[in-house]
Amino acid sequence: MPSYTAKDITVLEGLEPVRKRPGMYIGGVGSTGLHHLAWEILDNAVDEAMNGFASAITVTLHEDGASLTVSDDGRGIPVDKHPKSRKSALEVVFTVLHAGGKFEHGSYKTAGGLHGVGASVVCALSKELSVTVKRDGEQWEQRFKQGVAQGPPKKLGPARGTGTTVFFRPDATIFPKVEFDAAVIRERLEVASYLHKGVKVVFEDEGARTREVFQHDDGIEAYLRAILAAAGARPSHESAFVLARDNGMRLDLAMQWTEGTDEQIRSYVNGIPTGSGGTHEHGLRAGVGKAIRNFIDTHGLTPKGVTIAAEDIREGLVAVLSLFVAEPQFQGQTKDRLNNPEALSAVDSAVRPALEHWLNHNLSMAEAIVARIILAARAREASRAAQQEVARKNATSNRLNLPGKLSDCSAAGRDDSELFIVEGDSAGGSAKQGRDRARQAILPLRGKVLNVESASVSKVLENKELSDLVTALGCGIGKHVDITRLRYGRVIILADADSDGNHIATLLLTFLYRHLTPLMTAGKVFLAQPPLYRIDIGKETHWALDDVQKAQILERHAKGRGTPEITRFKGLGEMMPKVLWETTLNPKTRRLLRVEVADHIVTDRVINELMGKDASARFRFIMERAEEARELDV
Ligand code: 28F
Repeated sequence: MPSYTAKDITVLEGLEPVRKRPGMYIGGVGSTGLHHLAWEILDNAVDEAMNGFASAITVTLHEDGASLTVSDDGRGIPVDKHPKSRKSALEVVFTVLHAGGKFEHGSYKTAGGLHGVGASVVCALSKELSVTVKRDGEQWEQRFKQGVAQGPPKKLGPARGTGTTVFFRPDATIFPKVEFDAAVIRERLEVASYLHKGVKVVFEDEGARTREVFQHDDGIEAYLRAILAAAGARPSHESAFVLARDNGMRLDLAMQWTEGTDEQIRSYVNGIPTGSGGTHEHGLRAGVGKAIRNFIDTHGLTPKGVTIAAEDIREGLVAVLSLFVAEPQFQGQTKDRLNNPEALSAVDSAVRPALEHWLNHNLSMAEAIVARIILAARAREASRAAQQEVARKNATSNRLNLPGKLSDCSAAGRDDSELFIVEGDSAGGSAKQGRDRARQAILPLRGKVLNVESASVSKVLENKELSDLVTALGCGIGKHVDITRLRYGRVIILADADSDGNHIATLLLTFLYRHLTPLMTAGKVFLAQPPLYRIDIGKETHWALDDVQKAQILERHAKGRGTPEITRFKGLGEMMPKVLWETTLNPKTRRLLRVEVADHIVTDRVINELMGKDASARFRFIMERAEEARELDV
């Protein structure tokens, strides 16, 4: 154990810079920076415990919540004079930056604190700080204000025992809010008691009038048990794998595979939580992975037809990893990721052989662990297959490649969702505004849709409007149509009530019938019935789909009630969104025509004659049926 005397201190520089730029030394002056002051003093006490000289540490949060006392029963900071600076070692520790034995190489036995900047930073940033040392049968005290000693150490008289006690009140001119958080302090003390087995850590909260003692003779094993209990995790094997190594760095590891909780590594470096992981955790994962794979290979436990992935090995693994290194490099925004490259190989080469040895000498537990890992692999492969199936089904419909002009609805993919294919951008605009965004999607199509009667699938898909429609529908096209992938419960054609609108609707129906036949036969295709006329009679408003209905409404309601006001809509785009909603979109008030395919042969011929290239056939068809069509309108 290196034994220090005052001469070991390297005197570096004054404390002025610390007060000028505190953020450089403690990261910031918010609550985190404030608590770093506490961690620094605490870690000096923990250092004494780690070096085996202290066995109890007490932290008292005073009534005002703005000052703390930390004490240990270690050797007590020396008070003998420092040969060069004529000051006591005690004063140097609290007034010289980077003082203290921490910077001596080879001694990793340091809690590191805020990366070992020493107690002098705390002193500089405290309105008042007083240190009491018990040593050589006597008690000494020295007081400081903002880093300046208020006199030499004063002998207070005889004292039993040894140790160091530090009281400090952070400077409110530096910290906007001087308020310690009892829960944060408590948590840190509890962790310290787990990481340093056997050390008695006491937390006195004067404000809450509580006193808690943390002491764990089996250290991080107890910590692991506490984590498992809190997570409600069931161990997959009876006892944890525990490792303690002390060669050039100190490594403590306790880990257990479990059911019912995700992989969780709680890691610490020099007592500082490394929530963002780092090279030590990479070393742990590497060591565990290799040891498990070697064991599986050696014992011929490789499962048939399933490959084990790293994630399968880690699934359910809960570990506490505590590492002490001489010169930790922390990275990241909150300085909670370890960067030391040597930590990876150091942890890996410590864990791998030890775990392999443990597995081979605890075969029943090893087999339970391997069984659990194989189960994880099978479950992963099964769920991956299922995911692929779902992904394939929705491949064309994943949101990434939906057409830009589709205004989708949140219920897409559910039966109660609807896609309105709307003719024209202005109508599309009104529909977008008037619709129920949860369940109604709008796809505006510009101008005349391609007449696909004689077009091949590839030609159809060259047409932007139609390929956008295919993408929006999401169920493929032609012989690949898979109606289970249809992204909407209903497909509704919304075209103007005039002849142009009818033409568009016919072209769309031709396309749907020719290239998405299952949609038609499944009764998924509808025609919206927007009104052609608004008829105001007195206070009443009526809507007419066409001239016939207009005549009927006037016949029935206008008699002797003044002159009705009739508005004819030039197009959907001219309709106020609210009117469009009430008359055409709202499922409660609208009228939809479901497109049924009564007979494929007839339909096929009709479409061909109507939409095909043969104009004479079309002419003949229309003339023959004009009479019939008129009857339909009745
Ligand atoms: C409440 C906070 O700071 N405890 C400490 C010691 C003990 C020694 C020490 C500290 C050697 C000369 C630089 C004692 N005897 N608790 C604490 N306990 N620092 S801090 O030495 C510091 C160096 O000054 C100590 C023999 N060697 C070391």
